[in-house]
Amino acid sequence: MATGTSPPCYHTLQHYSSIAPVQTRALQQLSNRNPSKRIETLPMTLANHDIARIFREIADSMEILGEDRFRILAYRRAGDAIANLPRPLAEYRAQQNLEEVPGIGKTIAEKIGVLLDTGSLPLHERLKGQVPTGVLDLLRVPDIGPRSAKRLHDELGIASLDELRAAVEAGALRGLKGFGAKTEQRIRQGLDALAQHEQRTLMSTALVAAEGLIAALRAALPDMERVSYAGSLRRARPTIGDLDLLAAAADTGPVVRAFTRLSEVARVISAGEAKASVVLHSGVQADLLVVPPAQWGSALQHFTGSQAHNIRFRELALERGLSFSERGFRQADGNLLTCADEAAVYATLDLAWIPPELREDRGEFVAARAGTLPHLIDLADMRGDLHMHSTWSDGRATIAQMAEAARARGLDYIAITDHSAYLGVTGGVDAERLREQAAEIAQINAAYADQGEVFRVLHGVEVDILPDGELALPDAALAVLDIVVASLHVSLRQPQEQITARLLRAIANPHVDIIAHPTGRILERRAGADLDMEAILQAAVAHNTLLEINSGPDRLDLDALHVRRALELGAGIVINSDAHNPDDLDWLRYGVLTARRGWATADQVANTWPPARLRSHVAQ
Ligand code: DGT
Ligand code: CA
Ligand code: CA
Ligand code: ZN
Repeated sequence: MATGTSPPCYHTLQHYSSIAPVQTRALQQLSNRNPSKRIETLPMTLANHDIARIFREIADSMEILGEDRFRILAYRRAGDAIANLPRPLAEYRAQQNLEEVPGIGKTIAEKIGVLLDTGSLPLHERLKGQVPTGVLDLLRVPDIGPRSAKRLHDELGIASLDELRAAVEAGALRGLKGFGAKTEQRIRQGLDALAQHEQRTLMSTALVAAEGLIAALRAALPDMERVSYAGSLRRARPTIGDLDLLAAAADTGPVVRAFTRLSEVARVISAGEAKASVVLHSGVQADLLVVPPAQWGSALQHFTGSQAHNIRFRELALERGLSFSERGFRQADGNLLTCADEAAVYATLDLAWIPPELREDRGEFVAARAGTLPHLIDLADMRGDLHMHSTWSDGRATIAQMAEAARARGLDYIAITDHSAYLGVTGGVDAERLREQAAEIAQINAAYADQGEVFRVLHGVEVDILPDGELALPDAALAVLDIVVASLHVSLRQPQEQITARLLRAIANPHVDIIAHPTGRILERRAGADLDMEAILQAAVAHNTLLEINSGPDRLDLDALHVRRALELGAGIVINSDAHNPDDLDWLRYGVLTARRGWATADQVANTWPPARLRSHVAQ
C-alpha cells in the first residue's frame, strides 16, 4: 500500500439506477432548448484583447508605412501592456489610474477612452485604409517583418496569406531581390506552421488570470467550499489552451451565476446550472464546473488530466472492477464510491497521490505504486538567482535595486550577469567595465556585511557564444568572475551539426559555469535551435556545466522533458529569472513549476544550495 494517510472514498447513500444518466441528459437537452434564459447579456464594450489588438495593428501598420520608430514602439508597448492586464480597461479608467499602468501614457489613455466609448478609433480606421488587413496578416509568418511585407505588397501585389501561399507555390518570390530559395523555403514552413497553429496562452498569463478569478469568486461567495484551477495549467504546461476551473458547493447555480458576472469576464459562451464557459478580457477561454463537495476529489482528478494520465488511471481502476468518472468509482453492483479528496482517489488504487505536474503517463503510475515518486522542488527551496541584468547592460534597475528586491523576496544570493558588449545591447560590459562593476558589487556586499546581513551579490556575466563557438570575452576577463553564464543569441538557425558543435565548445570552456536558455526557443513564436540535445546534456555532465531553466514566461527553456533527461544523466540544473527589472524576479515560480514537471528535487537544483556549496561546485 503506497499511502495510508488519506481519507477513504465513501459509498453514497444514493444508488444509481441505469436510467439516471438518461434522465440527466434529457434535462440538459431541455435546458439547452432555451438558452437565452441562461446566457447573461453584457454591454457591448471592447474587451482588453480587442483594444490590445487594435494598438498592435496600429504599430504594425505604421511600421509597414515606415513611420516614426518611437511612436511605433509606444503603440506596441501599449498593446503588450493591455494584453497582460488582469482587470478590464474600463475599471482602470473609472478609477482614473489608466496612466499609472506601465506602457500607457496620456495619449494612449485618451485613445483607450475613445475606443471604450465609441468602439473604434479614427487613427486605426485611417491606417486600415492605407494598409490592408491581409498585408498585416503577412506579419504572422515568422520570417516576414514589416519591410518584407511591404515589398511583397508593393512589388508583387500580395495582400493576403492565401495570395502569399499561391506566390510561393508559383516560385514568384524568387524574382524579388534578396528573396532566395532559402527564404522561400522558410516562408513555406512558416505558412504550414500557421495553418496548423492553435493559439495557446502562456502559463504565466493563465496563472495570473486563474488566481484573479479564484480570488474574485471567493470574495463573491464566502460560503463556497472549494475552488481550484485544473487542466493543463495545474499540470504546469508552458502554454495552455483554455482555463479549467473547478468549484465545490452544495448549491451549484449561485456559483455559476457569480462566475459569469465577474468583471474579468468579457463574454459568456454558455452557462447552465453547474457549468459555464466564458471568454475573459485577456481573450482566454475559461470553463467552470461546480460539483457537490463529496465529489471534489474525483472531479479534480478528472479535470486535471492529462487525457493520457486519465486513460491509464481508468485502466488501472477497471483492473479492480471499478469504473472511474468525475463522479467517483462505480462498483460492479452499481454503487458509487465518491471521493472528497484527491489523495483518496489515488489511494483507492493503492497509489500515492501524484503531483499534477507529473500526470502525463510518463512513468508516474509505476513510481506511485512503488512509493518512489520524487519529492519535488518548491519555490521556497530557492536560495539564489544566478542570471539577471542591471543598468550596466539592458536592465532597468541598478545592481543595488536588484539586490534589495531579491533580498526582500527571501533569497540569500544573486548573481548580476550583464550582457557582454558584443550583442550591441546598450552599454554591454567589456573587460574594463567588468572591473568597474566588480568595485560597485564589492561595496554593496560590504554594506550588507556591515549590517550583519547574509545576503550577497555574486559577480557574473552573460557572455555571448559567437557564431563560431568562441566567447565574446577573453578567458582572462572571465577567470576573475564568480559566475559565467554563456548563451546563444544570434545565428540560432545554423544546421544541427554546426550549432551543436558551437554549444559544445562553450560547455567545454572551463570558465563557463552555466548555459542559459539552452535552446533559445520563444514560446508561440520561435522554435529552439536544432541541437543534438543528448550530446549537449552528456557534455554538461562531463564538464560539470550547469544547465539553466530560464524562467522567462515565454522561454521556459530547458523544457520539462529535457530537464528530466538531464537529471537522469546526472547533469546539474539551475533555475534563473533572467530578470531585467525587479518585478521579473517573481518569474522564478514558472521556472520552478517547469523543474517540477521535469521531476526535479530541490537537491538537483544548484541554486537551492547554500552559497558555500555552490561556490565550490562552480570552482571545480
Ligand atoms: P489544454 O486546455 O489544451 O491546454 O489542455 P487540458 O489538458 O487542460 O485539456 P482540456 O481543457 O480539454 O480538458 C481538461 C481536462 O479534462 C483534461 O486534461 C482531461 C479531462 N478531459 C477532457 N476531455 C476528456 C476526454 O475526452 N476524456 C478524458 N478521459 N478526459 C478528458
Ligand atoms: Ca484546459
Ligand atoms: Ca477545458
Ligand atoms: Zn539574460
